[in-house]
Amino acid sequence: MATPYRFTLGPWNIHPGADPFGPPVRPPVPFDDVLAAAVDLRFDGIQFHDDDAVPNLENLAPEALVREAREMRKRLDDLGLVPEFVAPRLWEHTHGIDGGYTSNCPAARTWAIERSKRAVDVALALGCSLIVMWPAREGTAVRESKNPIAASGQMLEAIDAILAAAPEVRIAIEPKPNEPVDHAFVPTIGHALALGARASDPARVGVLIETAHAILAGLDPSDEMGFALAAGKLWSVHLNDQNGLKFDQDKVFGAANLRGAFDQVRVLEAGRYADTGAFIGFDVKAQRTQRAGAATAHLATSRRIFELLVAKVRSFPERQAAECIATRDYESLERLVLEHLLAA
Ligand code: 3MF
Ligand code: MG
Repeated sequence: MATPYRFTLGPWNIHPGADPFGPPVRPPVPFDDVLAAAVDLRFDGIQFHDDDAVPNLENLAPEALVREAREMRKRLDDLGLVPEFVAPRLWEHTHGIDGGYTSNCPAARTWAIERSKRAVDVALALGCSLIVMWPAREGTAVRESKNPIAASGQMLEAIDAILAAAPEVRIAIEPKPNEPVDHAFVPTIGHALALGARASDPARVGVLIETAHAILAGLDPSDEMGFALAAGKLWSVHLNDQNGLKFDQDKVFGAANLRGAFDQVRVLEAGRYADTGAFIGFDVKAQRTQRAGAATAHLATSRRIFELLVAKVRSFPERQAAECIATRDYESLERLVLEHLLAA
């Protein structure tokens, strides 16, 4: 089924299956194979961590960094793929052990901003202007270890430094309430939008909403999306699913809560998300039990479910629903939704 949506994946979505309790179970996936998988799956583009695009970017001279990023751009062009965004990967580096922008170590904070500016250089040379900020370790495991008032200011400083790096740069903040930290400083879309509103150029700060992250915050992902869409700030999505409050599962879209997935697609349709030019990203993880040959099935399934749900949304009996709403007959509305979801 043809939909107006464009799809992206990140290389971390095709991974060898390590989890916190066990080693990889599949061979490492060379970047060329990630690109080939994207083409095979008929995806439109790739999401990058800065060092996915330019490994070792911290030790390269500026010209070398730009050269490598341009080479990656050519590889994408040759395959008909586009880059969606670049995200500075602060959380894997030793300097980022206690967070980057909000680290208690001033040298680490300076490093985090410098690294983020390098991510901007990578993005521009790749041909995209969207920086995704997932503030992974910007938070605490021990509440008293950081000052939350100072942390807000430090987050803002980082946002402003990234915006100042180039006039065309836009930032999409991807909030998550926990994991790897206990309490994150930017846990929800409301926090992200409030920070963005205080930035030097609020028009260039928006959000990326991940289904699982909203659920982990105890919120309804479709309402989070609606809130951001109403503000014109939904600049990317990471659709996936999550079975309640536990570790971030990155399940196939719709796998835990099909109705919740329907509601997300419905709000994306109602908010004309596709017309904004933003992409549908799936932040889904292959099951550890999966054999190497089929370790992209989770991406294919997520897209298939998304497209089936677009059809479900478009065939939803809106007139009948409006009648239920007009008479405040929400019991009948409930039944209408459930029967529609079950109908062949
Ligand atoms: C973690 C995430 C991240 C971000 C990615 C983009 C590794 O829960 O969702 O995935 O989406 O880093 O910045
Ligand atoms: Mg994500």
